Amino acid sequence: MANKALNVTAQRVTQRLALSALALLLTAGVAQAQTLEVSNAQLSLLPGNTPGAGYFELYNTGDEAVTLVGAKSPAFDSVEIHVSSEHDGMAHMHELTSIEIASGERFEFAPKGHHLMFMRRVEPLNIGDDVDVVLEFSDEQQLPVTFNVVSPASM
Ligand SMILES: [Cu+2]
Repeated sequence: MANKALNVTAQRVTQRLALSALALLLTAGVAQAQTLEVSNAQLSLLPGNTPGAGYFELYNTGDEAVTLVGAKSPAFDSVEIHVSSEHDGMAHMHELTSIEIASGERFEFAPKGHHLMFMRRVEPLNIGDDVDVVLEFSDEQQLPVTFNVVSPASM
């Protein structure tokens, strides 16, 4: 009997510890998210099933650098980080695996520069729609951002 009571107590303590750990995790997540601000998130969409380009400003208000390592969206098969460049009058772009944004830096994703490349639409999209995107960082932070679908002519 004494043994059983002990077991129950141990179980309660374990549960309480698990809850405290969860509370800590949630608090940490919120504190981190507040150090990043995204503004002017726009997804430029060409007609047909061509990739879309994502433009936005990412402001790191925190004390530490953050590293963007990817993005995902339920509306697309995959999302890549790209940078555009020009050689001999020809426009090129290539994929980056990460971008580091320093403390206090406002990093701009803009036409002819860095952008997110949204590959293979999995659902129809129209100008004016909102698209859910999650930005992923090297510290496991996930930042949800809503992109507004715009016409390339408006950029
Ligand atoms: Cu691209």
